[in-house]
Formats: sequence, C-alpha cells, structure tokens
Amino acid sequence: MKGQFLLTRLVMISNRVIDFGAATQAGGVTVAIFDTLARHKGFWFGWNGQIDETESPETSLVSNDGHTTATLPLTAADYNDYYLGYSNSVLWPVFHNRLDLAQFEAGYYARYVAVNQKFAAHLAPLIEPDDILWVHDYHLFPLALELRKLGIQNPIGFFLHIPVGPAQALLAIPEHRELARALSAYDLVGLQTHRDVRNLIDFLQQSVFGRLLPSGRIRALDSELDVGCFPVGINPADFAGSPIVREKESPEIDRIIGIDRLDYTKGLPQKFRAYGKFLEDFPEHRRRIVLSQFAPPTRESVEAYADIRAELESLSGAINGRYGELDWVPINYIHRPMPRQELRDVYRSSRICWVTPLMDGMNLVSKEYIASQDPTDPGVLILSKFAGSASQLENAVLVNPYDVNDMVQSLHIALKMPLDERIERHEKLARIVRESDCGKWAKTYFSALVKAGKRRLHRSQPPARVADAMRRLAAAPKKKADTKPIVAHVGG
Ligand code: ADQ
Repeated sequence: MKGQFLLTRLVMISNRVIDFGAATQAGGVTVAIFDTLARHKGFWFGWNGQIDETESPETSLVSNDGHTTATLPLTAADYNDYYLGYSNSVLWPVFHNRLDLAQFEAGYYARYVAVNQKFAAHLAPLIEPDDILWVHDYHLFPLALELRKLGIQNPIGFFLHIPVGPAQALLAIPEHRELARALSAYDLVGLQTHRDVRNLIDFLQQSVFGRLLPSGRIRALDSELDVGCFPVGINPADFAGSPIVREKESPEIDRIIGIDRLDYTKGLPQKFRAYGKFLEDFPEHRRRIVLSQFAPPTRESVEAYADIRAELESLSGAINGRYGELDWVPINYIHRPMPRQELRDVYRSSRICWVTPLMDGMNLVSKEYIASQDPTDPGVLILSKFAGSASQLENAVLVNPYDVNDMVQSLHIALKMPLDERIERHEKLARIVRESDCGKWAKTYFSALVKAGKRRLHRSQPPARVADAMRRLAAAPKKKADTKPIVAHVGG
C-alpha cells in the first residue's frame, strides 16, 4: 500500500553531502534526493566536504526541516588518493572512454577501498533492519561489499550517474575484477541509458564470466543482480513559468549558450574550433551571433583539467583576436559558475543551446534548456549524439562533436530554423522532459530496488524467516517498476 511504502526508511549515500542551504541552489538530482528522502524519512550519508586529520572522526548527525544528514570528514590523503586519484583520475576518465588520461598510480586503489571501508564502518551502526540503501556514483563502487562484510543484509542499490565506456576500456583498469566483484554485492545497478546497460553486461561477462540468466538478471561470481536503465530527469517546474526577465542585450544579436563544468568530457575545444570555422565559412553571421560559454572550474588539481583550461583560454583568445571587432566579441568565455536563479532567464533568452559532450551520462543542461523555453517562440537545442540525453531527446538537432563539418552545419541549420519547425520540435522535447522528470526517476528506481531487495531475502534466508522479512518489506509499491529485462537491453 502507498502508505506503507512511504514508511520505509531510505538511506541515500553519496561521496559528498550538500548542506541544506546549498541544496536549494543545486541541480535536479540533488533536489530529487532531498524530495525522495523527505518522503521516506531517511537520511543522507557521506563526506561533509571538510579535510580533517582526526584518526577516528565522529559521524555528525544533523536534522533540519525534516531532512537528516550523517557526515564525516576525509583526511588530506583520502582526498588526494580516493577522490582526486582513483575516483577522478582513473574511474572518471576510463568510464568516459578516455584511457589516455587515466593515471594508474600505486596507492590510489588501496586508499579508495580504505575510504569505502571507513564509510561502511560509520554507516553500519546507523542502519536499521527495515532500511533500504541507495548508493550514488563511482566513488562508492565497493561500499555494498564492505557493508555486507559487516553483516548488513538490507537491500542495497547503486546508481551510476556517469556513462559506462566499452568493456575493452574498463578491462584496462588493473583492479577490474575487484570492481566487478564489488558491483555484484548490490541488488540493483541503475544506469542512465541502454547503451550503458549493454556495456556493463559486456564488461561483467568478460571480467568475471558474468552470465545473463533467462530471468533477465545477471549472475556474477556468487551473486545475482538486476541491471536497469533509469534516465535521470530534472524538475521542469524550476525552469518553466514567467516570461523573460532579462531582455537580450541587443535584439540584433542571437546568443548561443553553453553551460558545462570545465571538463575534458564536455567537448569544449571541439565546440570552440567549430565556432571558429563557422565564422570563417559563414561570414554573414559575423556580428549577428555570440557564443556565451560558462565553464566553472572543477577538480583543478588534476592535471588534465589544468590542460583543458589552458587550451580553452588559448582557443577563445585566438577566435576573438581573429574575428572580433571594437564593438563585437564573438566568444564570451566565463570561467565561473552562473547563479542558479539566473539560469532560466539565460536559457530563455538564448536562441540556441549548444551541448557537445564527447560522452556524458545524461546531461541535465540539455533538459533544463528545453524546460526554460517559451513554447510559442522556442530556441533550438543542438545536442551531441554521445550525451545520454540524446537517447530521449531525438528531436534536438543531433550532432557528432568529433566531426567539425557536422558541427558547423548544425549551427547553420539551427540559426536558420523556421518558427513552425522550432515549435514542433520543442513540443516533442518538452513532453519527454516533463514525462521523465526527476521525481519519476527517483520513484521508479526506488520501486525497482524494493523488488530486487525482496528477491535477495527469498534467496538468502531460510523459508521461515522469509515471511517475517517480507512483512518488513511489505512496503512494496504496487506500481510496476520500469526496469526492463536485461535480455531486451542486450538485443535492443
Ligand atoms: P555533471 O557532469 O555535473 O553530472 P550535468 O548533467 O550537465 O553534468 O549537470 C550539471 C548541473 O550543473 C546542471 O544542473 C547545470 O545547470 C549545472 N551547471 C553546469 N554548469 C554550470 C554553470 N556554469 N553555472 C551554473 N550551473 C551550472 C553527472 C553526470 C551527468 C549526469 C548528472 C546527473 O556527469 O552526465 O547528467 O550527473 O545524473
């Protein structure tokens, strides 16, 4: 029953826990985590963002306005080897198919496991028998395995926000078997797209001889797990609504907006080069468009991030130097975050949103742009076919970011697109963004996790205890989860 379902306590776990004040400024997923937690009266566990050398730190429990967080600090060595090192210099590049940028340093993996053990040791005493645990992202692959070692038998789900690169890339990680073993300790692994599901199954087959069962589940090592596709959404209401607040600076100039963290996966040099070529090939557009690229810094102490920053500064400088005029600057390159309350207006006053990742788990900016548009005069979304969101947003102008000519032509098509075509495409896109919002994402994943958790109880407990455990898990939602059988993913 719905009421019982809502009583189940949910424990969300992610590397970083955002504080409540900041969460209202945060993106869709953080809001979805907060809303989901509020419905389930659970708590959010993770790193508090502080560095502290205390040997055995206390877990700090804070409740505020119905939300509870349980956090602990990391040491400087944890931050360096677990966060910057293994998570962001090994797993992030490899899962984005950038093996060339991976740094397999000795010591990273040991610290990565040690931090997961530390998380498990602090979390285990807070877990009650009825709790359901939902772990987020690549920093925490080993967490379920470490919790199981401490005797935690609760259902544990994992959701990966980033894409899963091809198996051949993942197999190059020296510890790939350990990672596969870690995954097999979860009851449900949620991914963003069917492509990711196919790649993960392929990886499990090659790494640990994982087998696809007739049930559609995966048997890996001694466990069985569900793998499904749950595309992350936004809350469209945050972006829809009142008409434009800030007018365009100049009605003569069409703004092309780019909003991305400064990351080598986002295809920013490719975008800048294509923009330069566009100005060269279509001189009639000079002085009539401007590319405003917001790219706030992230993970700056990782070498690859410093490199991309220098590359973008040089490319934007070269384009502005070559094509700029006294009264027209072709690229505004802003290396700072934009205040979230301004995002909607900037999206809405931009004629085009240019989203060009080389690989991206989902890409929320593409959805935020669609939700922000005036339906009677919408702008055009140009979207990389390698963003996870392209599998849903097929009516965007899809582009191959590696192909500079395709990028140039797409920009031309988008700038020339007539109003009726813009409206028609936008209607279809807006419906998808509405129908797959972040609330639906959280509900669908949670109900699939409850189902997967029930199967664990059936397998792992003697029959007499199953009935008792089932009573505790009776909170199962009646709604059918939309995790499609793996067989369908593999074929599809
Ligand atoms: P990210 O790589 O961080 O997330 P994305 O999905 O684009 O990428 O979300 C970024 C969020 O930050 C958006 O809400 C956006 O508005 C905001 N943002 C980005 N640049 C900004 C700027 N300059 N100023 C202000 N806000 C900015 C990971 C995966 C993605 C996946 C998400 C969610 O890498 O593929 O979509 O998780 O699952």
